[in-house]
Amino acid sequence: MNPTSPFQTVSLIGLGYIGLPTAAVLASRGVRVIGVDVNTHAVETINSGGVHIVEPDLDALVGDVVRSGLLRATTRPEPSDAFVIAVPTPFRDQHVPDLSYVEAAARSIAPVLQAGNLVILESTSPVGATEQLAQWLAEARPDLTFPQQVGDAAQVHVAYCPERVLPGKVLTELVENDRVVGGLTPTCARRAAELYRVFVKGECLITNARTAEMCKLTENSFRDVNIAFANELSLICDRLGINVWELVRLANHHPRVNILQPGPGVGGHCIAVDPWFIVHSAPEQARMIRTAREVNDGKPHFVAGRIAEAASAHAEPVIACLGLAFKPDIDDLRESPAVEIVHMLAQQKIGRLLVVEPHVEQLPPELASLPNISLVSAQEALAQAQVVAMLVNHRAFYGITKAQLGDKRVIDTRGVWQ
Ligand code: SAJ
Repeated sequence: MNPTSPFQTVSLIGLGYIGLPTAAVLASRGVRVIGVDVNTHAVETINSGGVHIVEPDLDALVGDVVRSGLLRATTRPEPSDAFVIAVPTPFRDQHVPDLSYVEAAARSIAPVLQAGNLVILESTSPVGATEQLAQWLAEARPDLTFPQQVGDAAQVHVAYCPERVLPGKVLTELVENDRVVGGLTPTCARRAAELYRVFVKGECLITNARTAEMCKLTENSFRDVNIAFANELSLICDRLGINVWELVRLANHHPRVNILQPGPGVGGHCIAVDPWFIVHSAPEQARMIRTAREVNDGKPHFVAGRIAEAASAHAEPVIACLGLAFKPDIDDLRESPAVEIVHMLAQQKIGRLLVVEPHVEQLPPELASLPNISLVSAQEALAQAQVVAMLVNHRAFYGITKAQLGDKRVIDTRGVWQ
């Protein structure tokens, strides 16, 4: 055990891309960790020392802490000193934030809460979600006091601390990154920071819960707006006959200009989602943030149009689509613009689609069910296609030379061959 940790037992509610690595890192610091998830497959896999998600080095760490008895998974919450909630917060139709998983987590831990406990929300959330969480807890436990009722004197403290880790680098960034810790009261924030200091080497910056919620949304919106600027430039350059990659490279020689890279659109479950939480809470004010989302969401349609146009020069077009993941060198296909583009082309029956994705062994179900798509090697795709679409700049594709492309029509959404 860790005698210096102010928390001897910590429960992680939600064992996904954030919850499981956090549980494992905390356990590796000698804290007894109980991982809770409604997914029995995840619980059984973890208890057998394995992992149900792909993240470098996570399997070895989970194996170690499960074998040493410091991490155990279960489907039902148990009494603990602290509860950290890391469940999904998607949006419903019209981009309305869906807090139903947070509510379910709150209602599941309420029966085992005790005076002296700390509850932290880590899920990316709209402003006000932590206050709502505290409200749900208070409704379920009228016998305990909460910060919204008695301030710092509360028996249960509640705070918000967003995760900020980059998929693919989670174990490093969990420890190295600074954390923003927002309490419903100053004592809530101070206690939450004590918990993070058990494993975080970066600074723990203290604020209130609403600012911390907005901070997470701001970080991802900042990136979305900047990528939208690059994507909009790519559309303008296409119209004006200018090479956007050269343009961005030249402009970035200015000491105060740092333009990001255009691409086929913005994917993943964070940057394409979180800005909508801001738009939903302040629709009249969030004009640029909304437009950035629209620009980025429009890019896959533009790319699919360009590919269709190139294919129309052939009677029986064969199109090589290089990459499906939402960004380079990962196997994550969720919310991927490349998948969306291939899907649009297949639905429009543009031609035969030869998909190359070295990080997966089969096509995702939404593509596998459509005719005229097959998953093949880069060699096979390049041998047969008249049109080549570079959708994801995986390292595995860097070896493809301009000579191999010959006189094929190339739609390079990532600037690999520019
Ligand atoms: N992209 C571009 N051009 C660029 C950079 C990215 O088109 O110049 C695209 C990528 O191809 C991808 C999408 O943007 O489709 C998002 O990729 P990303 O690497 O920017 O971000 P994520 O979604 O993997 O992780 C982000 C990170 N947030 C920020 O960098 C502000 C991460 O730190 C967060 O923890 C994560 O979201 C999250 O969970 O919220």
